[in-house]
Amino acid sequence: MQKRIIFLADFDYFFAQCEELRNPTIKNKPVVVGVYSGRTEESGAVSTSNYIARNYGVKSGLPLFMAKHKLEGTDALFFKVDHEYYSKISNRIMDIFRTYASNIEQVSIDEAYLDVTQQVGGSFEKARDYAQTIKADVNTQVGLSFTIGIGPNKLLAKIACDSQKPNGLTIIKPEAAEAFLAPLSVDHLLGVGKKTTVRMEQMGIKTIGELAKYDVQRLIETFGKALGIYFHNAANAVDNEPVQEQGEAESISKIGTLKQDTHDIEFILQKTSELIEPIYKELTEKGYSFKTISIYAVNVDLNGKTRSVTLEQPAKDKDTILRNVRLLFERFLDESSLDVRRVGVRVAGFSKEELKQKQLSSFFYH
Ligand code: DGT
Ligand code: CA
Ligand code: CA
Repeated sequence: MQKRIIFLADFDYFFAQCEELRNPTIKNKPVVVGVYSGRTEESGAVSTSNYIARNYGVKSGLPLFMAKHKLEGTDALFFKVDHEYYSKISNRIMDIFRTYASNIEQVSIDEAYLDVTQQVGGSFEKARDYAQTIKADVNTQVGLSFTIGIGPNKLLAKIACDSQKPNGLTIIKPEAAEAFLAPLSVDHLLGVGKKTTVRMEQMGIKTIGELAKYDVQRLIETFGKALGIYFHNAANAVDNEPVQEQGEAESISKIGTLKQDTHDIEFILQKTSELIEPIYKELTEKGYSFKTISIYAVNVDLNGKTRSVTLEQPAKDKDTILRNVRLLFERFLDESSLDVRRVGVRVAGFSKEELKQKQLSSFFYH
């Protein structure tokens, strides 16, 4: 197994930070985002809160009336969850991540693994700088802070990430993994919930260190083969799970570097046409129609910019992509006088209606 370097990025107090982004003047006040159940005006629970509100004991899951009580006399602000807005911000950041990693795996609206092994040449020293670069880039482009955990696999990246928040950056090198994990309680491992924790406690296992040394055969007898081996490996910091996008793609994108820095539209479109080929191939293979087309451009000052267009009706032909990429780049070059170094194309907003129809008709005609 090749030595890998994996990041886990987790956005800080995400929904509440999005609300701060929309309205920066609230930043120094307690901010609470709530899910209102609608039964009465006040019924519902806290989805998340900023760190100022957390100091008052207001955390995810707390009933809203209790949150109001704890924050009485402060200038706290309450918001309703706005998933659509948070998803937009999340997508923008995920797109930026894609430009920095060979593979990314989004695990939730505010979390993604990045495999950056190649980008940092397998060096943990370079990885720290690289993580700072990504943080700074997202901060200038989107204005959001997040925490990065770095490790030789997903398991350690996750544990590194959870160990210091917000705006954290923690590295667990392979040689430090055992010492880092040993004192932690077993429920830090993915898949160890309340039931398993109790069970392990009965076996005299409280910490990951104790689990690591526990006889693997007896773990297998208790939890079955797959889980027993998994617990044993995880406790010993062994995790070979690849970083890979789950399920169906939410977008298809390709990015490339231009042969020379340029402001020439035709030169740029020659490159984007090359990028569109594999995108179009994947679209047709999957039978996707798309509604959104985006371009990505990195200027010589290394600032990345995206521009998007959303179609009135879903389309599935290559011409629509080519035409809109041209339009977007024409506008982009008009707005920016800097030369462009890297370009990217992304299509998203997929629907599969066409595919269903096609399958149905081929079923009838064959
Ligand atoms: P963090 O990562 O500790 O700085 O804070 P968050 O708020 O980013 O927490 P995280 O990463 O566990 O969850 C990401 C988002 O998911 C969070 O902003 C709101 C939502 N969320 C988390 N826990 C709950 C919950 O218990 N109920 C509801 N409705 N939403 C939640
Ligand atoms: Ca978070
Ligand atoms: Ca999270």
